[in-house]
Amino acid sequence: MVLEIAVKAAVGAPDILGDCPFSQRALLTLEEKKIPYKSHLINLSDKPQWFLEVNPEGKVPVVKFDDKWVADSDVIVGILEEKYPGPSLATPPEFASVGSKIFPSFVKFLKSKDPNDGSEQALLEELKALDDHLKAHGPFIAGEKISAVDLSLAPKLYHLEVALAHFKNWTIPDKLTHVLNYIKPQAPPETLRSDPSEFDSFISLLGQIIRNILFVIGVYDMGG
Ligand SMILES: N[C@@H](CCC(=O)N[C@@H](CS)C(=O)NCC(=O)O)C(=O)O
Repeated sequence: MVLEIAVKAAVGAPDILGDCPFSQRALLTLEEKKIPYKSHLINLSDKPQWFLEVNPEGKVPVVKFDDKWVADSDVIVGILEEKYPGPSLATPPEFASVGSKIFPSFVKFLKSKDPNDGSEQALLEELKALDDHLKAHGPFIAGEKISAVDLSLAPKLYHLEVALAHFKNWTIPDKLTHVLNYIKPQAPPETLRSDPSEFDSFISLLGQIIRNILFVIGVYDMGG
């Protein structure tokens, strides 16, 4: 059976996967579990009527399970783990919150207009904590095997890397080698296929995500 999933389309490009880390997390989970799916790209500035009917809150991602559309990536990932237990992506509880403060710290720093408000330092501390964790336990957060927490965190780290370079000319410090290695794409972008539903690996979908974020930033550049 092919699952249906609604995810964000890129801003200004309705045929390209957009920069929503929650949608990307759900797609990465489907990919890692090799669950066949059909994706609907939703233009969030012009939501289709059918989407609002099945999900009045209007947020992506949503996945159709047994004729019922279910929202929220936490809930979706939980149901996927239950219904498709193999391969297991369950994260051991002691690792489940690793990196969880990075995204809010990134958003604060990105929005900050005061270089002395401590937001850069707070983000650096969170990234350093992740680096220490990966050094002790890596290459993935829970060790040798990829798990749900990686699929949640990795798209957020890509957003951070691309958006801070673009908007603040800021890069992750070279000394955080374990973080840099963790987000390094393993395949050159030109080898990637364009339809996310055809992807068969975590890394290639992440590569697609970077391209999409760059695309979105390109749209911002044009004044969009
Ligand atoms: N907690 C939700 C958050 C989902 C979310 O905020 N999605 C954003 C896009 S990344 C959205 O659909 N926003 C609605 C809108 O922009 O109209 C989840 O984990 O799925």
